[in-house]
Amino acid sequence: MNQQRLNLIRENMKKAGLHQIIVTETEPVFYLTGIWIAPMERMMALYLDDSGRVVFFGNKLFGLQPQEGMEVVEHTDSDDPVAQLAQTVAPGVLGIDETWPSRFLIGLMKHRPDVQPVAGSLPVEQATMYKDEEERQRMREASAIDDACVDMAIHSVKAGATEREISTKVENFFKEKGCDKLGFSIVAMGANGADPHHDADDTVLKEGDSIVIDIGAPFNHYWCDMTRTVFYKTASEEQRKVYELVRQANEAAIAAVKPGLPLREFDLAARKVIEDGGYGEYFTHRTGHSIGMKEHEKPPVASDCDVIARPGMVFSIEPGIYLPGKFGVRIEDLVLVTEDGCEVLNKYPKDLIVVE
Ligand SMILES: [Mn+2]
Repeated sequence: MNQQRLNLIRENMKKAGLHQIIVTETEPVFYLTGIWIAPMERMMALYLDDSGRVVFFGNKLFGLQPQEGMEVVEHTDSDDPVAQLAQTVAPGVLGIDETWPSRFLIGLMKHRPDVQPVAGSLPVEQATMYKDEEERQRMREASAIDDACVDMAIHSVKAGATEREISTKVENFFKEKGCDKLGFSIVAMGANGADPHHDADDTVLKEGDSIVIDIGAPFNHYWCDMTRTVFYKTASEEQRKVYELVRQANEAAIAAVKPGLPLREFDLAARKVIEDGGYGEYFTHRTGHSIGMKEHEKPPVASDCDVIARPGMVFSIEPGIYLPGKFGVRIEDLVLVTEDGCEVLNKYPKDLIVVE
């Protein structure tokens, strides 16, 4: 058990008025125990209460090793794991992850009508939102791989290239660098770039295309995520203008990031640049999302987000302009909030590149 992190979650439980919670998602269980388990259809629950008790309920297949300060209760596929859990929880309010499957929750409610389940993800979210030094280091390392990968991808932009080819090269690169699993590798050429989540297909590169390259994967359980947009052979006046606006929006938001301000300020900083440039209606999404052990975490960098930035938060700054039927531009970096501003985890340059 990581005692420091456990204490943090306990403090958050107190603030939330929760005396007991169960943590059931892979990421927070890893955060606390250092054990990474994808339970699939089987039950996994880490029970925490305010007396200091920690009980890990898991299938024998998980191969759980006992740890100091943590009891282990194992079940087999023929047991009823919910009944085991039901024997441990105290009467009254029980905080439960919002993603815990109802096939378990319904069983627990049947076994224990005296237990009142409530949404209980907050104590964990409020801890994992602020990355500690070990986590920051892992995220820096993951982003360094992303920088190298985007460089490789940009060098793969050449006559006859298809989206799928470049996207596959990105995946292979990530695999060679030891990603935990494949993430995403959006490669969107020309008009496809106007769809922010375009799936790479057999589109062939042509002169004058913009190429949006948005790539990321988890390394040592922490995600990277970045986007660069380049042009092939030529960039029209409009493409250059849109690119510069997006770059300025990205840089304005990054310049605005400092602790003590609500996250919406960073969204608005990016949005203002694009609106003032006359393309506001084509910036169709929020400016960014938090990231860590999950690819998208709370809180979002959105115009209505009043969560205050604090040191240790990591989120994306990824403004974009999408012109349907024409092209798209997005530029994305991850930033880590520091004591007096932010550290940009991605170092890859953002000057306009026209690949010859
Ligand atoms: Mn992103």
